[in-house]
Amino acid sequence: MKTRAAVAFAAGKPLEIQDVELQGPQEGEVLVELKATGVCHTDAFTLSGDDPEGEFPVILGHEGAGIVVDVGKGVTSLRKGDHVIPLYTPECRQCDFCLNPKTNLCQSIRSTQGKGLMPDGTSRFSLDGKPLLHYMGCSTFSNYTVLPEIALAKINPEAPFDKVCYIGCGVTTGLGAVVFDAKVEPGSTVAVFGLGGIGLNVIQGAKMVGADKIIGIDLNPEKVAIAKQFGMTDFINPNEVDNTVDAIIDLTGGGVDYSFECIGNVHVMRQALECCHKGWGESYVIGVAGAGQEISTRPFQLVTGRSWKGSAFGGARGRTDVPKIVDWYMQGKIDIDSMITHTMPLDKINDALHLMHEGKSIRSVILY
Ligand code: NAD
Ligand code: DAO
Ligand code: ZN
Repeated sequence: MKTRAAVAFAAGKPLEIQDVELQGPQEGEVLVELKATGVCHTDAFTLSGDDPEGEFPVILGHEGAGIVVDVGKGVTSLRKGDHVIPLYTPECRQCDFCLNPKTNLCQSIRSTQGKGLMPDGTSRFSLDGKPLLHYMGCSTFSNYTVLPEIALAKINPEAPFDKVCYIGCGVTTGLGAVVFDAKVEPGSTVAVFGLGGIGLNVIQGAKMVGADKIIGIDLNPEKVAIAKQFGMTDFINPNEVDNTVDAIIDLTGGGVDYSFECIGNVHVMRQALECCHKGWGESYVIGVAGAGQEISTRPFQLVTGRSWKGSAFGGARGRTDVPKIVDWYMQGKIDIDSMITHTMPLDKINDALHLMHEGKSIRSVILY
């Protein structure tokens, strides 16, 4: 079949809208009609050429929601008409990783997914007879896409696609880092570095679990109003203090219980660790740094009881946890609507990337 898609032909070039060829679902695969997709910082990062795994030509996008239109042989957990969210972190429930409660990083299709291919080592997308790569196993910048059954979460059919698509990455990453990975306790103090699409969801997660003090740190003062709306209690602009770490230690009487780096800046990652409380503070790296970059600190920071950790997809097991987060949204426990600042059709997708680079949007959503 043909599907309309935004194709990334090369790093640093605008996306091009094309009618591309899409082969139907093979064994264990599912054809999905996307109804909406968010445009995430990570799509822009890969398009920029900084992503060490980025390859071209590719159909980007990994934050979608849609409807199952066909299933391949052997698919048992989904059928035509089901509403789904694609998962860039799948959940096979059988591999060593899925069977270990300490991680959500299912590895069952990792090697092919990392190369932009389906589990059988081929692509379903092509243009003029030449294959186009899948992206993070999702490729939601296409009206239709094919995914393995284990990379789809079945969700409440009442949930609005144009909002819950954001649960496919940003919401789950931020909220999950607090709830599933850090397991922040009520009364905790929390520092959130970077108040973008991820950081705001860390803030709303911290508020949801009852954190007392939630300190936001960002260079852009325009983020203050929305961050306060989601639960930020204190704000620090690094340009307005002598030393960000000292400012946080002063505000908290010794440092935070938990910090989250939501930027991808290795220097800020160090600050996020060092603003943690001696003896017990935990810092979580969420931001993805550019290819080849490294983090550093004085080892004594760790000897004296701070921990440096990381969080991918919020520690969520997609098929199990994503439907729950959709339900939290439907029950009014979390807000997504206020973070979706722009919507547009697929042919305006480059505008979404510009808005992100200018710091003007929290999330732009493409409506199919
Ligand atoms: P974003 O661009 O929307 O937000 C980043 C924010 O950081 C902006 O508000 C910006 O003003 C601020 N900022 C930039 N440099 C700063 C500095 N030096 N000090 C303080 N603030 C600064 O990005 P996002 O969509 O929120 O994504 C954040 C990061 O999370 C990215 O690196 C993205 O790739 C990564 N990410 C990780 C995962 C995961 O599973 N670990 C999932 C999705 C995204
Ligand atoms: O299992 O090695 C692996 C890959 C896990 C991928 C985790 C992705 C998290 C960071 C990427 C940004 C997501 C949009
Ligand atoms: Zn698995």
